[in-house]
Amino acid sequence: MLATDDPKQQRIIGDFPILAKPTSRGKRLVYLDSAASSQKPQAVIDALVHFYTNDNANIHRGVYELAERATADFEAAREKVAQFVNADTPEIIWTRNTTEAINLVSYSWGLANLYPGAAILASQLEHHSNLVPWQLLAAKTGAELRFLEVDAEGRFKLEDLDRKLRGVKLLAISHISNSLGTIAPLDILIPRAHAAGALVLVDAAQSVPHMPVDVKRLDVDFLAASGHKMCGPTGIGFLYGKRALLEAMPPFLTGGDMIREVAYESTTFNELPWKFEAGTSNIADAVALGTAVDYLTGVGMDWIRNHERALTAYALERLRMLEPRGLAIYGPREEQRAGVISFNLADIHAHDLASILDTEGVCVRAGHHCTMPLMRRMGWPATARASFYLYNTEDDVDALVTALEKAARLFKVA
Ligand code: 7TS
Repeated sequence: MLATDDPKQQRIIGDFPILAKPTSRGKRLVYLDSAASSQKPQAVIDALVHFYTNDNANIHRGVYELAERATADFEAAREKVAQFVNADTPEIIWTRNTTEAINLVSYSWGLANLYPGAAILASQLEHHSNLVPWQLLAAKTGAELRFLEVDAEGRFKLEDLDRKLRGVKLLAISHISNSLGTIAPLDILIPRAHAAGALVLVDAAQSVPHMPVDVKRLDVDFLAASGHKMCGPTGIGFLYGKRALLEAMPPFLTGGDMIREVAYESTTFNELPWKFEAGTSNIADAVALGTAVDYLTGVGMDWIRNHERALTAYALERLRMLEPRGLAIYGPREEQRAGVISFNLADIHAHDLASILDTEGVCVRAGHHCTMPLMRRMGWPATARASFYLYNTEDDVDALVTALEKAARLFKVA
């Protein structure tokens, strides 16, 4: 299933034109940074060009055919995203990315619902996007911000969950850690949070692109994701919210399109989802995200999850062979983790390591991965990180291992 000569795998690789372009040093591009942003299939690139070539106009206002077509494309994309995560269509709000979706909840729901004595619970694994908004909200409202702890492998410690949940109004948790690949035990966390009277926001930036996610099955209250990590364009993402919650929330940004009736003195707001979409939206990118969702659905989210699970197991097995040469591998050891592997090689700085890998065409991220508190908690100045997606193969893992062996030789660490 994993071999590069598998016909389905071959087709997938062929769908991503950038993967056929050698690096400036003539190396095959080995793209292992999809946790930062995924590559785009030709269908998504074509959708952007098609929209601007054939359907471009502003939406929700023109009465002419072209504007009606643009509006229909835009709203059809919303419906595709809704079906993808099993939401009702008006429960999907377009945002620029995960970060903006979380900020929307923080400003709109948070300012209206938090107060001194209330608490927000996050985890020690959070990306800054699911941390800084809650710090600011806590400072503004007088609420307390608490953290669920993780062990040295980045696994959740659940023993004191009920104590941590006391007084909590919102559990804000990432489904998959972008630094360690830990998959949060949402099946445990969400019911327990609800039983304690808290709402749950899931930062799904690293899960929606990589596994089937069903908001109704999870019974999550809010969920945020980014298009650019799921084969879509940059500049478009979405917030899912349960309809009753979104209806009760005040608007976040205000201006055109989000209104029903405006007088000089006052305004009534549009219905969902447009109440939260002030100003001209990122129309073409939303449409192309719809195409990305079609593409992912065509490949199959179960196929993608299984592919990444097998590839991660293969990568861990191969990387462990480098442990005697000074490779430290971080994150949960068990198979129940996502396709993200952080590591360091002896005392080579992660940035130097990533630069050497780059000379071999291997793209990995190095640094704190926007999880500075987690790095401090673990005692690592930085890590290098390889992350996988549907177009990666065992050949890519082998290229990573070969490049790491070269780095070990260059730095004479083994
Ligand atoms: N939450 C998680 C878990 C993430 O991994 C990221 C981005 C974000 C939120 C923010 O997404 P954005 O689209 O709003 O920027 N993570 C990464 C990463 O790991 N490397 O670069 C971006």
